[in-house]
Amino acid sequence: MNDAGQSDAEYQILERSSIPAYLADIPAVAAILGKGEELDIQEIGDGNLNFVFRVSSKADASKSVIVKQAVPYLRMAGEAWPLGRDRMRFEIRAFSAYNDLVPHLVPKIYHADEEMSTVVMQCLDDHIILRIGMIEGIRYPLVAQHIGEFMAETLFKTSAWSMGSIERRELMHQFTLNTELCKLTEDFIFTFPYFAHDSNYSNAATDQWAKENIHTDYQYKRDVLAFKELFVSKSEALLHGDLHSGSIMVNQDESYIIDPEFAFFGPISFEVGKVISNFLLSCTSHYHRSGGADYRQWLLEQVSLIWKTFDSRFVEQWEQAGESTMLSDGMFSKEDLAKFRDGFMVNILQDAAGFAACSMARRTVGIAGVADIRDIEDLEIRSALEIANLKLSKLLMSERKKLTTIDELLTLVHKFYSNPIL
Ligand code: ADP
Ligand code: SR1
Ligand code: MG
Repeated sequence: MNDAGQSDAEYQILERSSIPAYLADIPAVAAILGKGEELDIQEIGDGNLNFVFRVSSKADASKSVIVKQAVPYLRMAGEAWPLGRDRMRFEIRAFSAYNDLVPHLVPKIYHADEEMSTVVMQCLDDHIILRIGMIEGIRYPLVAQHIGEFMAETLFKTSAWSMGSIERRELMHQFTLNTELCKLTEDFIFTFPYFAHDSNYSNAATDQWAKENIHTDYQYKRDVLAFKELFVSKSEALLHGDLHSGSIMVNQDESYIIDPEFAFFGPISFEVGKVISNFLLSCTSHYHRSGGADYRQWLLEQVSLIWKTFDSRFVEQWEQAGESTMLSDGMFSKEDLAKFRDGFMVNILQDAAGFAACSMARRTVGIAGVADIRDIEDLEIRSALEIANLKLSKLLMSERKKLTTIDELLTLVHKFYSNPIL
């Protein structure tokens, strides 16, 4: 047994050569690929943590599944950086919760194997990673509504405004030990990017700017610390925990949320802020990339649509909810509760702006950058965009408490972008 109570004897790192035998005993998979079929197997993982294989029938490539396995180290760093494979246990649990709450927005799970730290799921062959689509300047007409709906449904229904006290604490208990991934977030989003830490990325002009404007800006760093405290202490709802444009697969009609291994009970505004920050990072990148002004405008419209969908669906569910951990009939008039709710949603918006600020800083100077910016080869251009993202991070952080609507947030962002970026 390892520290997480998993049997190491049952575990084996999958290779292309061992996958056919592993899958052969799983009836749900044989039903898709066919029994005894010759298989095509490719490792397609491009994430930071795990290995992902696309497995299809040689005779009919449309018959396919995805096999995702956690290995006992951090993929992006290699075996020298151990990381418990227990993370797959939480990915499996989160997928199971999402399958109950939003089955149309997550891949179908065919098989979940905690001993092997493996999940076998629907292969989204007709979809691409949203980040890649956004780098290419592609518009997705429904993605913002889908993201807003995903967050409203999963966050409201796992919050104390919807669930009873006992069932909610039981659900929370299933996620409290996602310790290592919560610590990765604490370190890599809320700590390392704000001083000269060895793990940080380096680009000379950006480093110099960060040294003068981030490392010594103690008001900004105290604000980051306040958001770290919120992250570690507020167990508000079941979060995906890593909801960014690399965790969403899309086409023109559908969106699927993947990769919920960071799931835990945390502050709702973390989820909202993280997703918004990825549209802002992409927007900055399109001062250099080919999307141009029209695409930048589309990206900022998506921020508005995500928030508005999230806000209206969250509030709608709240208005229709019965008794819950938080509320009993007869405690409030509708009008008085609505006043509380208005303040609650404004707080989420303001805190989302603060979390977006932290996310933008970590994706800029931290080890795990985003391809939108990091794949730009010209270091001077890349640095100008990085500095713009750091400036926007600081602006969101310092102005967040003045924001009461998403339109005000976007006015701030538009004004920021009206200054020269390159
Ligand atoms: P990690 O946890 O290592 O970040 P992800 O779950 O994000 O891994 O998956 C890595 C990549 O594998 C994704 O970016 C995507 O390209 C591919 N992928 C993951 N799940 C699916 C799926 N269900 N269908 C098709 N491709 C997938
Ligand atoms: C070392 S941190 C790696 C990052 O990759 C994941 O996608 C998460 O965002 C995590 O913070
Ligand atoms: Mg992941």
